Amino acid sequence: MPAIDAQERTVRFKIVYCGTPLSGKTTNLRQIHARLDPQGRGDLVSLSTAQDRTLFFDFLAVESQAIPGYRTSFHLYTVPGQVTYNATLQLVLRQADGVVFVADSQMDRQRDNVHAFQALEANLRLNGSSLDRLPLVLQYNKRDLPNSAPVEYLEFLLNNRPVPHLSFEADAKNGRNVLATLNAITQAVVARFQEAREQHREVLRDVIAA
Ligand SMILES: Nc1nc2c(ncn2[C@@H]2O[C@H](COP(=O)(O)OP(=O)(O)OP(=O)(O)O)[C@@H](O)[C@H]2O)c(=O)[nH]1
Ligand SMILES: [Mg+2]
Repeated sequence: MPAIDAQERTVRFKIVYCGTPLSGKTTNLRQIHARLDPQGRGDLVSLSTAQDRTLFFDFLAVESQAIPGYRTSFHLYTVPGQVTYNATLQLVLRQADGVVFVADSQMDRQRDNVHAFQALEANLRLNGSSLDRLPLVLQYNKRDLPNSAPVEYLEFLLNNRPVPHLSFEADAKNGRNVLATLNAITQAVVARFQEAREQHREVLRDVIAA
């Protein structure tokens, strides 16, 4: 559930970018930061090692007019892909409203993508959540590289389910489809929130009518 402040009329959603090491999660946030009007976003906060690897997480807040009458902000986090930081993944995933899974399209990274996806599902389970309840958007990144696996293969490996998740081909380094991915996940989390609100209203109506 997002954080709601009825007095201040603000709603805040948490979106987590995860995926295999070096798939391009931090690059996504850098591109979003570079492409949005500074008035509608905060500073990009990154905690990296000297080799530019994400140590704990990156953070960027962006705002939009998604819910009439409320200031809506989306807090974007990345988690480092390295498995040694699994505890971090679990911590950052806590209370997430939506997830972007950034996959590395290179053929030799497919096993790592699958492991990272399994780690995501396992960590969500530990948090009492699951991808049946949480909106997820897949991003097949690094499509510019010549050793990219066919998109159909990525779909087969990562998105083979009765109701597939939305997916985007991207080249985050050049910004391609970075904002399309962001739009898709923010729309999905807002839609999920509106559904829950409607269900709440129906329950309240039933209680009052009883
Ligand atoms: N060719 C190409 N390189 C990319 C693309 N996206 C990211 N990269 C490069 O891949 C490397 C890793 O990118 P990061 O954004 O740091 O990856 P990350 O997923 O945040 O990595 P960790 O936090 O260490 O898990 C960098 O050298 C990026 O410039 C892309 O679409 N195409
Ligand atoms: Mg990173």
